[in-house]
Amino acid sequence: MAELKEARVPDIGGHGDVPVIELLVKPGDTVAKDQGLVTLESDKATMEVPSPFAGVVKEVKVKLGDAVSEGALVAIIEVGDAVPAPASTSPLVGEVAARSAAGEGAATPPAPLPAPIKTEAAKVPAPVAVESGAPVPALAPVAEPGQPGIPPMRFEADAVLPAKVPYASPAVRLFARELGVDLAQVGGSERGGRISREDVQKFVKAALAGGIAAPTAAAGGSGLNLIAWPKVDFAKFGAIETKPLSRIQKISGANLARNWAMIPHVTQHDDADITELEALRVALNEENAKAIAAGKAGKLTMLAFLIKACVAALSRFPTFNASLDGDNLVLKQYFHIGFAADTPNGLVVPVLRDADQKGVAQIAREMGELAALARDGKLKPEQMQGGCFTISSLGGIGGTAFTPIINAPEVAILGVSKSETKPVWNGEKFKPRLMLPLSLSYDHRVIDGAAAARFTTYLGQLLADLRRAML
Ligand code: CAO
Repeated sequence: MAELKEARVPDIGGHGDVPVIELLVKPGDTVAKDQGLVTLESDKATMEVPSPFAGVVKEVKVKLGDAVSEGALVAIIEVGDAVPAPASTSPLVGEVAARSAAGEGAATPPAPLPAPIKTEAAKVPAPVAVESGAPVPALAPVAEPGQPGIPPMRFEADAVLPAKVPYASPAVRLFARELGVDLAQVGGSERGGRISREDVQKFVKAALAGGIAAPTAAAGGSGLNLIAWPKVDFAKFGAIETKPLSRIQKISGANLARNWAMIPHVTQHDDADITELEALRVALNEENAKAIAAGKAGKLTMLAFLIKACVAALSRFPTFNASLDGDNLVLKQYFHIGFAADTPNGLVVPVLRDADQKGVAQIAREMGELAALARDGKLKPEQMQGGCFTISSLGGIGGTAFTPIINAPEVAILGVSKSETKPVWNGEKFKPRLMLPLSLSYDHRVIDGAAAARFTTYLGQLLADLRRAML
């Protein structure tokens, strides 16, 4: 007799309002007892909420970005005799389930192999507990009812299973995959050798600093073979203060390091004449001064005009609105533009969606809202996802040019520095013009130098006369 039961957040070590960062199941999925339902990520750790029962997921009661605490309802699970055994578990979840079945790691003896179940679902072997170096007994073949004649087949588990199944949550596996990290090489610092997100970050840092032996070219690898990062006792030379990096700094640091190391960056510099555009912007803001002061209208910002101009340039040069996927280039037909925002906790990149369908005033207003959320640390994951192209503006601060790092999997990023009035030769005489420095970093695997020069030239023409965007 089937029964509906509630799966709730268990004791999560006193953490409260922990964001849901990953949904591991959906309605209709069959789950094993202790299989992860969702992943939560607190400031310090990533953890899964396990299903307390085996059964079928009827409803998932949380969504990405929800903040939950102990006791919160996560899912409704149908349990009962009629519930089939899990038939198709993704390899990701399967590996984790295998480790969960083995308890909390190496200190726990391997669980006995589950007895084969004679159902259709039983054709898929149940998760096998694997310990590093432990011999794995061969699985008995599953006898089909009415098919006694199948000869026993030897199953070489060692041949198909890795010697060590890395012990990590799906979120950490996903994170490692995004960084191209082989989890088998990462040591786990958590209980039972479980690998945390921080372990992966440390591994990447050490690899980039040459602290981890990268696979050599002779061994078929292509890792960075750098000398070790200098280890210095700074206190020997004077007073110091040690401050831990914020969570955002740790995450963005790992991403920046990967992107800088793995993408062949070239930066194309150019100056755009924004004399007319700035005059228009100032005039429009003056016209609307009362409404802006009363909070009824938003100030038009240079960045909002830049986003509009970039969308027009991306439409004309589609390879800039693309991502590499193996041997394919994915060309996007939408225009979601990220912009780097400086916050007290570090750099974040909110994404303004469908910029092609919005006017400059709406873009300016939405950017203001997103930047405020970013500063308050209240951006939702989906407000930072799906970007096609990023703009990093340091124009309000200063500087003449810089080399922005591409925000993978995007293929280009536009850096903007402080505009300055410069003497510009018009063929007859020097005229004072307001010039905006542009620094376009691009992925040279996707974009050639000539295309980049065309892109910045066109962008400059658009900024000099935005009427061109209508052509
Ligand atoms: N040249 C000269 N002045 C500029 C300018 C430019 N390119 N861009 C903006 N300004 C001026 C504006 O005119 C405004 O001045 P007033 O207050 O006198 O009108 C001031 O700078 C602030 O500009 P703004 O309100 O338009 O803000 P913004 O659009 O420049 O920036 C945001 C918004 C969120 C991008 C910004 O707050 C920010 O975080 N910038 C830093 C981004 C960053 O860190 N990038 C580096 C990433 S890599 O580490």
